Amino acid sequence: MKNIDSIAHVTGKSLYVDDIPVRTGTLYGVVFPSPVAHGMISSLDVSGAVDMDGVAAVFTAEDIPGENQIGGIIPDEVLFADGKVEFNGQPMALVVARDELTARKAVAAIKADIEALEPVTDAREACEKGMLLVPPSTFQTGDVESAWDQCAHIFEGRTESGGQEHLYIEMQGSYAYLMENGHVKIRSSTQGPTHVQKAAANILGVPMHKVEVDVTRLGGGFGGKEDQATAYACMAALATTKLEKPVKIILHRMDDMRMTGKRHPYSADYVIGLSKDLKILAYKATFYQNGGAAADLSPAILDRSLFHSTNTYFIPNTQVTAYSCKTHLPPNTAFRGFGGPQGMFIIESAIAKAASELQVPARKIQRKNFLQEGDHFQYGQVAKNVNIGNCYQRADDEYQVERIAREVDQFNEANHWKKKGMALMPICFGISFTNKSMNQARALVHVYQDGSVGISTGAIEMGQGVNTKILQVAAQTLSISPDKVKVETTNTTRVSNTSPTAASSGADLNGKATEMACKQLAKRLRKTAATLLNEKLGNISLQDEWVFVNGVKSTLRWAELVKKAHLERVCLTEQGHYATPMVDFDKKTSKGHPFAYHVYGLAVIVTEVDCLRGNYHFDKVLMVHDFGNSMNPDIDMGQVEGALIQGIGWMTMEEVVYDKEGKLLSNSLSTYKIPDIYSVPKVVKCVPLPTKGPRAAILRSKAVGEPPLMYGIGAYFALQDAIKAFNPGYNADFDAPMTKEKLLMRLYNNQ
Ligand code: MTE
Ligand code: LUZ
Ligand code: MOS
Repeated sequence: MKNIDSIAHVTGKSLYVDDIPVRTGTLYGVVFPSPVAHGMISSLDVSGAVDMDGVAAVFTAEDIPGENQIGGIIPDEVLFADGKVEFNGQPMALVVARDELTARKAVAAIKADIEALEPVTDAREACEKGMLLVPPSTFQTGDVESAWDQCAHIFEGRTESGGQEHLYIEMQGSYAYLMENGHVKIRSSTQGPTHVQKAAANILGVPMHKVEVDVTRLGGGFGGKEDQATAYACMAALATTKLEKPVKIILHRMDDMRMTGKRHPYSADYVIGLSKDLKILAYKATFYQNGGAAADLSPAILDRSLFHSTNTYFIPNTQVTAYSCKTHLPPNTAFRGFGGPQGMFIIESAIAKAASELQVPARKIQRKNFLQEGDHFQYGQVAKNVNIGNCYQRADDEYQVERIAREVDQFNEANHWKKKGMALMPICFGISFTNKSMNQARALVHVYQDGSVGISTGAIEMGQGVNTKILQVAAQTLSISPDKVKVETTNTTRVSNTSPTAASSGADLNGKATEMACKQLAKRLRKTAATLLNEKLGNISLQDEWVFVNGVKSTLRWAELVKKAHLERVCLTEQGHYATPMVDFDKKTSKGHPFAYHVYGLAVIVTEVDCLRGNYHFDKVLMVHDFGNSMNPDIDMGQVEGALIQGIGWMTMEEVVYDKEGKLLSNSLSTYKIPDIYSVPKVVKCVPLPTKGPRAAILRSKAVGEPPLMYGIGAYFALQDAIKAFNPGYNADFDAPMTKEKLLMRLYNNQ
């Protein structure tokens, strides 16, 4: 089953927000962003813009009829700055004009008088000053303090991991217009249509039913549109309501990079204690999350860092505390992995540090401490169907891990100016929203009179193939051809109160709801067939668009059955509601059963470094991944490859840089480098771990969107391994990304 979007994508026919044919009279909005990161607004003079020919209006905080508030988890984020500004790029006003160029010219005519205050951009500094977005959070198990005594080795250190720009190809954008009676319809590039609906209703001061949000697809989201599409949708909704004209806002790349939040940078301190035989007995860590100027999704991301702070290891005594620090940067937000990668980088750094000090390969410590069946996670959940040991075994069978290590050593003995390095990166990622109530979804399924089917769910297609998977679920459950099924746009009037498509659970949640609705429809149609054929219901089945009686094809086709059912006034519409069973988590005790299941996997990464120039490339990434019983191996493999490269980019070359004043320096593609085809590892292989897959996964096909990103973390440690081979005095430090410049310095440090 090919991705159903592939032909439209490659022929350029897929529609994104900016491709929607505009209505007559459409106006264009451009944001006036704060020129400074922190300050009090003395005055905001928009008259120069208002007076300009072609300008329809300029909107500021004063023009909001409802509440100037769009915060998702905590109401701490204004749509337009009011009284103060808290990050460079914070929207202060929206200019709406007959065309975009005019609006941009008018933005330049706005005068803001801001009394600048000292910005804080560093998480630790913010923490010291007591600038926290939410109270700190701690996960613990066992008793670390008394465990130190039992440790033969104790190491401590500090780590840094950087931000990451989502760089979705389609920028943030929305197009809003009025229907009748003041109802607003918003076409938005959002992962969370319900959040957009709710926030827009709040801004406009109207009930949610007055706002309809419709999403066709996204040109990538990666978490960057889970929360942050909302502001631009609200602005368009506000302007269209006030002006009674359609209003479109599409950010330019540089504005998008400057104004929106990114992956959270983390700074951390850790202490790790091991026994003589390399068992990790204790792990204590403090995380400082750089949250930016508003909470956005930071508290939930902070939690996921804690959930994944021991990665795929069993550690009997832990105590991990995390601070979400308020800084004068754009609010940082969800990004594939949602804090998990940051937490995992820290434990992997601690292990690498121990390995380096003890002069053993890190993989020895990693393997010694792999989770075993029945171990409990730090948060209380008992680990079931633990696959990490099997992943290693499978990797060893397929790729011969120790042989690769020997080849690396041999290469390094034979070469002076070129060195290879290797790392093992195991992963374990929990599937479910950690906020219980979000683990629900609905589907609305229509069977039309001709036997074709239309499906609406809350899932957002952003390139990950969720629509294809939903279509497969329906086709399989109804036993009809995939081309009889259409997946409709995601619309809040058809499917309401949706969770954002996130946490890798879009296909699980919406697929399950679709499956439930289709099962009901199939049952109802079987009943009709039983009546028509004068047979018992139990003898009737639907197979490949035919009614079967006792396993024998009857004369009744699917299309005929549907037509007759309609004439008999049988309801051909059904809705499914799915709520993930079993998930629960008590925030007060930090214990519970938050995840429906876990995804495991393992990667072996080999790099080669040019020690004269500091250049490097990756020779190979060899993975074993636990897909469960993949319902679409092509799509799933695409997710693995894309996530891997995105993870390697985060760890190696993507460097988000702000100056001390909180101004983004890496604000375009000339200064912010992401992996391209030339930086892809020469060999990328992934073999699936043969498993049955859990029942909580749709058709036992495990969620795949985020977990493989974390294979990319191995890239950092492979590079470190190569540095050590050239510079044995190198004192392993953990300051990602390992850009080529940083790597070159490390090759010649401490010699
Ligand atoms: N793949 C593509 N092509 N584009 C994307 O934006 N987002 C990722 C992942 N894969 C993304 C992607 C993220 S962050 C998540 S949470 C999941 O897809 C969401 O989709 P799913 O829940 O259907 O897996
Ligand atoms: N979003 C969210 C997520 O709101 N809660 C989560 O647990 C989550 N996990 C991963 C990605 N997005
Ligand atoms: Mo993905 S970070 O859950 O949108």
